[in-house]
Amino acid sequence: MHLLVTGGAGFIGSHVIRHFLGAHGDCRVTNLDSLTYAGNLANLRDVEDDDRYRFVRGDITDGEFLMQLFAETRFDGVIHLAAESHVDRSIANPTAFVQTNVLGTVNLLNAAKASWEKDFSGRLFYHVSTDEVYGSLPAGDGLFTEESPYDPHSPYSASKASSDHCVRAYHDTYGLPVVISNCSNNYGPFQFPEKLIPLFINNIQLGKPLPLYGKGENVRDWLWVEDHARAIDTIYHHGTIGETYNIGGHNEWSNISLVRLLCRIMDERLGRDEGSSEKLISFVTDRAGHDLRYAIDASKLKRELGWVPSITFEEGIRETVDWYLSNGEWLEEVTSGAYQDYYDAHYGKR
Ligand code: NAD
Ligand code: TDX
Repeated sequence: MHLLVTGGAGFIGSHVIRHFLGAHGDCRVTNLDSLTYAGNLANLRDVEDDDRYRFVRGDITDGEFLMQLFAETRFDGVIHLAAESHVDRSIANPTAFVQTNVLGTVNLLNAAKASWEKDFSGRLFYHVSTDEVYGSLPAGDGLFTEESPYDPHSPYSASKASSDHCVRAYHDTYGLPVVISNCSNNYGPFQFPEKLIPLFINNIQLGKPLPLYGKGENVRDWLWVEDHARAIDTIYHHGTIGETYNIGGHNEWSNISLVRLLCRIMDERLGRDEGSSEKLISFVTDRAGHDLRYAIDASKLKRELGWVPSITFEEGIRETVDWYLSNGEWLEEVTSGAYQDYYDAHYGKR
């Protein structure tokens, strides 16, 4: 089995590659990634010497390059994760999100289609997507199912929704074998510290303010990233072509409760007085178009394919904190240079 994984140098992609190489002895992986600010080969140090792994630097917005890659190599499947992934950046620069997430996905579909039509190679085009395409839920009421209508609000979620529609269109129009999964918020090691959990872990460590948007009442449904990788494996091997699967942890937290928990764990781990990290919480201007609540109904995946999360949030969040605390070099490297410019431009005004 030779897989093409796009975006494998990013947060979730690196876990997906590690998972597939670890779980399947017969698996070879080509990791295609353009190494944007979010791509980091240090996320894959432990697999880079594996003969079954190969890294190709390339950009999915380059359609010709993709056609050539698929002409040179026969892939049995594609797992597509490459994307611009941060909502705040999509508010500042929506065009980059349309280019990579929409045009890049269509380029990849074209290359997979050409290869599939030539020799029927390519068992599956697996598109990794997000629960944000479904929009926002009212506080405490309802869950997103696979039948929920699309209602994206941010340029990020609009671009992901558009890519989902394109993937379905290639199935319905050309018969390309596709599957889509829509997952809730992931957390765990190697997440870039622009996202809530690693950003706040880093700031607590440095004694910097914790910029909580609005009143901190927005709710997210958090999933351990390795459980997402395992769900992708399950769906890749046992999912039905043409179907959509929702993935989530049934693990809803308001941002304020989550940040308080994080502060308590950090006080414990850093040997600081109880309550000292909480003093860093700073309520700032809300994110524009901020979705109130996401919550996934993952019962189809459990019922049809038997997938359930493997660890509790209390375990996962402690493991995540410990990983960041013992990987200071990784954190320092990714928060130097351009990160600081982003940070100042984004949080300076707030
Ligand atoms: P990430 O930002 O950490 O990684 C994205 C990767 O894609 C990076 O390695 C980057 O270099 C690469 N990339 C970006 N543009 C590219 C291009 N034009 N060509 C080639 N490579 C490019 O993102 P992530 O959090 O790991 O998310 C991965 C996927 O999962 C995305 O499609 C995202 O929409 C989806 N997703 C993320 C979450 C989450 O909580 N992070 C939840 C559900 C779904
Ligand atoms: O500084 C912050 N302050 C704050 O209050 C940041 C960065 C975030 N937040 C809030 C906004 C959200 O309600 O925390 C919550 C989580 O924010 P993010 O980590 O930016 O994630 P979110 O916007 O929910 O999107 C994430 O989950 C779905 C990923 O970034 C997406 O790629 C994924 O599709």
